[in-house]
Amino acid sequence: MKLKLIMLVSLFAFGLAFNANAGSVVDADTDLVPDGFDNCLGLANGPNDDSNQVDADQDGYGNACDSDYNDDGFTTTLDFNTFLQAFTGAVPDAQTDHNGDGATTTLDFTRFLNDFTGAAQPGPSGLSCAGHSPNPAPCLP
Ligand SMILES: [Ca+2]
Ligand SMILES: [Ca+2]
Ligand SMILES: [Ca+2]
Ligand SMILES: [Ca+2]
Repeated sequence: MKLKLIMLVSLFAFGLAFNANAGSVVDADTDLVPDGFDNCLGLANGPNDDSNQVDADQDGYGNACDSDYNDDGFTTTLDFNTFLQAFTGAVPDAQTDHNGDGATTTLDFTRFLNDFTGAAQPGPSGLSCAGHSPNPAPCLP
């Protein structure tokens, strides 16, 4: 009887521990990249997306949510110039390919416009090193 009780208590404790562990892995945008490693928290840019965590300028914000090409912290007309140069092919820039399809197209412009008219800031990113500008070291997971 006592042994059964001990077994029951251990099972219960195990269940609690298991639940706590399962709850600690949060993936808000369900892109299969845990939030603590996800360089675009609110946007799916995981292994099932072409933009899979690609971060051309290694500032901790994935290309999918980073229209701040000159790293001044905001998406402005200065960044639009960079986009335009890449879009026309005059000056290619790896950062302007937001969806990761290998080219800078109107699809990427939709993303830029969204950032430009929205929060106008890159991210948010789950990486604690993201956004330190100027960025002395690459910010990678
Ligand atoms: Ca993401
Ligand atoms: Ca970036
Ligand atoms: Ca900028
Ligand atoms: Ca693209």
